Amino acid sequence: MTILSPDILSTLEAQGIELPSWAFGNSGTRFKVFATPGTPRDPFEKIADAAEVNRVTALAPSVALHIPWDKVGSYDDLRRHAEDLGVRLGTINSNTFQDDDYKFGALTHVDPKIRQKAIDHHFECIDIMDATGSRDLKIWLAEGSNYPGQADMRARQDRLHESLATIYERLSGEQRLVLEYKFFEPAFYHTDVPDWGTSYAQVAALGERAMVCLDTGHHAPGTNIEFIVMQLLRLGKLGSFDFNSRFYADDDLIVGAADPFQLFRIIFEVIRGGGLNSPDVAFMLDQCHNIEKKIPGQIRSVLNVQEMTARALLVDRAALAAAQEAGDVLAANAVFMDAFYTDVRPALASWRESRGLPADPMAAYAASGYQERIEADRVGGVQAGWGA
Ligand code: PSV
Ligand code: MN
Ligand code: MN
Repeated sequence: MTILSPDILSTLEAQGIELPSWAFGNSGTRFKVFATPGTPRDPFEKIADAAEVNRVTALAPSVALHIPWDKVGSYDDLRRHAEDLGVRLGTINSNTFQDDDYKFGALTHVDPKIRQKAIDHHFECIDIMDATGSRDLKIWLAEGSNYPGQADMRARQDRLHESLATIYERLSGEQRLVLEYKFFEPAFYHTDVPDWGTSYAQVAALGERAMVCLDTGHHAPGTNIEFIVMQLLRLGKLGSFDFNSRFYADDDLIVGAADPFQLFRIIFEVIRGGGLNSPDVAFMLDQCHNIEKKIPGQIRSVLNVQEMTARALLVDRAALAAAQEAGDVLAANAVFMDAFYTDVRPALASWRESRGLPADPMAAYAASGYQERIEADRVGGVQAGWGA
């Protein structure tokens, strides 16, 4: 007898988590980027690695690209390559954080020529979306200032609105703009999009197809992230997640590694708010694997999300509501904790097997010989993009 009901299993079966192409490249800290044997040499190899994650888990049907890191001659070829391997090209991430011109800002810069350059980069990203069939343009801005008095924060908000509106206008059909926030880094005094409220204010001023992206690593320690999830869902503005985990700042570690309970609480609010498997709310990873193997790192990550989703689906919501209404604090908390403490791993393993998937995807990947093959074949793998 499985502890996972048919309803829960069909919900889990529909789950899809988008992988970031950059998770497969070499990355590191500002101190050192370690080269990892077998690292992809181009976007085609990154997609092939992402497809391996999907092959053993059936959880990762799409791959996000970062431009210019993943620029290729033909996006039609890249799209076909992905489809041949059973995955899709997903979100297109813009990049305005590695160009000298953007030292004092990109979409917020005082100089209209620099702003136009940054807008043109986003237009290029939208052209790529047209070719790849991607729906979402994800914008994270490394803009802000380091010293009080350095910048006119208010004027920068106004310029940001103007630039975003110009980009938004260019989207067509089902395409969306998702604006990611981050409380600090690389700017250390003020950041132009530091929090969900600013992101919300900016996207609300654009229109229906502009949404907020919530990166779980982009909050001050102690922030109640699930509250933000609840609020954005309530406002109909949660467009996507960048999942990862953090102990200190934007650590980009494996999701669920630092605080599985927080992941459980976040996913519970997603379920509560109708966001699970909703086309409106994209689940993505945004992680780096600096010292561990990258493909197994991604496999572990999607399994962690699946596991916490299963546990959050186990919450007896009727019992929870009854306890909440009765003001029974401890009973409500017990209903919640019972689900969190349930070990769903054996049930998930046998369910996977029943669908023709490996019971243990980590072991199946290790036994597949893929890692040995790429380590032998690929020489001189590339950095994910940072410092490149
Ligand atoms: C910024 O810290 C971020 O979370 C954004 O999503 C970027 O696109 C990504 O990391 C990769 O640098
Ligand atoms: Mn992110
Ligand atoms: Mn980040």
